[in-house]
Amino acid sequence: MSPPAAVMPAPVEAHRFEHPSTFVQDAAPATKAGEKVDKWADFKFEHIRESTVSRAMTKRYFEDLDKYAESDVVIIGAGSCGLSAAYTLAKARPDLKIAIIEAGVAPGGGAWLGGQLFSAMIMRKPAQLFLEEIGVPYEEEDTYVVVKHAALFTSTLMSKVLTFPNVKLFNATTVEDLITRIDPATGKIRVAGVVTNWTLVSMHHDDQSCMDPNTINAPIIISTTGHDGPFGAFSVKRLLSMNAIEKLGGMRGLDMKLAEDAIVKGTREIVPGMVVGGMELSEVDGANRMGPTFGAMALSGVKAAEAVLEVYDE
Ligand code: 48N
Repeated sequence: MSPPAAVMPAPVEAHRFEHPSTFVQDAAPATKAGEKVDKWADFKFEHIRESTVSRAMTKRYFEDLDKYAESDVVIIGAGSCGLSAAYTLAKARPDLKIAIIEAGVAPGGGAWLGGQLFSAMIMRKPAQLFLEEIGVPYEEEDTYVVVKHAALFTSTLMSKVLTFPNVKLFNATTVEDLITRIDPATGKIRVAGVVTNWTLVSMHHDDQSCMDPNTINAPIIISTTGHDGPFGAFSVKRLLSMNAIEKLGGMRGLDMKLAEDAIVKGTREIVPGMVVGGMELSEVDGANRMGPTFGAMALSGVKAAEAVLEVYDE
């Protein structure tokens, strides 16, 4: 039995609570002169049993695992690039099942702050067009725009992505290998899905043996796992170790102008079945890093999605 259709809550003004008081506390009515009524005194939640909560969570999660075991697209990494790719894909092709695998409990990658823990996020024009697409306000400067807090961009984008009915985010879940096939026509490796495990399990393969993974089949993957780091650049390092690519270029020093154009223009399918975007791509192409500007992440995500759409439109 499928879960009840998601019921979108009516806008707040349409149903102000009778009791308890509304979201905006009205002043408690006074009864006798000066005495205030405690409107919470008789507050009570509806009844529930613990097992009901457990079943409501687990039923849905395992239905999702079943549904997305065969996905149309898997996106590895829910950072600014991966989320931008997910948004662009999900909007363009509501018929495609899109699974996002994110190692962190909290998706968003490096896009919660602008740079060196400062709040504002800078995007160079024309990336403001993507901000307008998802409805993020910005301050306009001559050649760039400023989002007042990076979290405003990331939370807005994430809420849009998670609202799409054809997207499932599996966070706290790590891609720890790739499913591959040998393409009979070329004899070369084609990526055909991902191998996953709970992130906390993936982090303990060295001290706990035989914790086998799970799998998701998909004809095409977008990998946006960021530049090298504990988890970063996962897919390109794995492709190198299986000789599917010959070498890694290694991310170069910071040069904003060179970096952002190179990342957007270079976003592409680097081996059959795998598109790489965002800062993970800098590790393949030896592109520069750009530091605290995020326009290339958003537009690389858009371009990664378009690369997948080309495959599906063939
Ligand atoms: O934010 P990131 O790291 O990656 P991008 O490419 O989306 O954005 C990069 C951007 O934040 C910058 O680095 C900025 C522009 N700075 C540039 C510079 O010069 O320093 O997101 C990658 C996401 C993270 O959330 C990781 O947790 C996740 O990918 N991840 C994985 N998820 C699942 N399985 C994995 N194996 C994996 N590896 C990383």
